[in-house]
Amino acid sequence: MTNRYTFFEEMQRDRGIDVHAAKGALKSFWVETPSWGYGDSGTRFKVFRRAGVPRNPFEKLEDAAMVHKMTGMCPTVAIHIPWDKVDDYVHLRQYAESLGLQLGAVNPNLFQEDDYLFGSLCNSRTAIRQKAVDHLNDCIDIARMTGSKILSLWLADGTNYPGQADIRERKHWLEETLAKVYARLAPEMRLLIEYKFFEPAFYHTDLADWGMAYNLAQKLGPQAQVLVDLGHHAQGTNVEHIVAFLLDEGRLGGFHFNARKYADDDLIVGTTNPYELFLVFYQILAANRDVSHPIVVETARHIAYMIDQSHNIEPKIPAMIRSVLNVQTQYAKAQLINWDELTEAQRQQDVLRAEAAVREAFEQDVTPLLQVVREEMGVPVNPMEAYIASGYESGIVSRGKGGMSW
Ligand code: PSV
Ligand code: MN
Repeated sequence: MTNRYTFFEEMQRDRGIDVHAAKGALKSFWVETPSWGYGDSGTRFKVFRRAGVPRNPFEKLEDAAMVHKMTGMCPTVAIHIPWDKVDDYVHLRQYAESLGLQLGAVNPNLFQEDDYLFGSLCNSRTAIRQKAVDHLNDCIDIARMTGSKILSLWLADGTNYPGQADIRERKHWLEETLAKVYARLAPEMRLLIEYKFFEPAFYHTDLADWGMAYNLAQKLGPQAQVLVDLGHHAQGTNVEHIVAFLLDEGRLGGFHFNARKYADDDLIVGTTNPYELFLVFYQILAANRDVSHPIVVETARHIAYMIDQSHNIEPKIPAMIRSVLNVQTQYAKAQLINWDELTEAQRQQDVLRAEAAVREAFEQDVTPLLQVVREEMGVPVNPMEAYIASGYESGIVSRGKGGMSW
């Protein structure tokens, strides 16, 4: 391994890349895993039950702790309320801490109650809008108890048919209700607003794209930012352009990483979209270097990197390990962009040279780099192999079938 690394280091030196800086960046890079990614899930056709799935939020944390132990890069876990409802959130937080974890973003649920048949924050009934506001406020209180700094909102509201509702009126309700919620945020908290162009509604979605989420965030105030879920765009959308735009406006709050082929497929990130993921990091690292715009640098430094996936046919814990490793790999590759070469090619308007400066970083094999970084971090050099060898998977089978869904 040492020889491979020495060769890698020399190769990168020849390309004009300082590998030490890349190592430093990799050691402080972390990704949040979602509690719901450890539960049973499925499609609208069938939820398959797997033996060993967590039976309660505490066991979800145990599985998340195993992912962190294997990778060294997943110290926080996002929770979803009420999926992770417990009597005592301080106890949940302490349990997380005892496992070496912290609780991350609190995700409210405005889509699984009968009352929300025609929407939540955009429902034409005042009482239902108020119910949704109360739930969001409860989530802010939960965040205080869990030490979470992010309230992460995804709105399932929308309509199925033209004329079903007044789209502009719903927009006003959304602005009104969220202003109330925003006012309750603690100063250190952020409200991240997710968008999605369809599903579960099929004609119009009240927060359909980044522009609508951005507009809303701007109206609410500086603690509101946009969350980009990689699965929530129409085919062919240039996600990295959205990332660059939001960074420039100081409104990029975080990511939900996953992969998609046709819709919001929630597949393992980096399986179908590795170059897109790399290009997202290219934009983020470019923003990080833009010292002439402190707000952009500040925004890039505070991005919340989160996984949002449902593992239907694959075992959950190794799937989560695979996911974060895929993210880490693309992040590592983006560290190998030769910025001087790129800037010079852009200055000369040399299209092919500029394109090559970016692509060539993607084409590097970062395995030796990641292995050395892991060794220096004191985590397994091959996290997936280490997990399989750990026996954890056979140990949890005693939990039996019928664990939590999501
Ligand atoms: C919706 O598709 C979403 O991306 C939101 O983030 C939800 O909270 C999450 O998936 C889990 O259903
Ligand atoms: Mn999401």
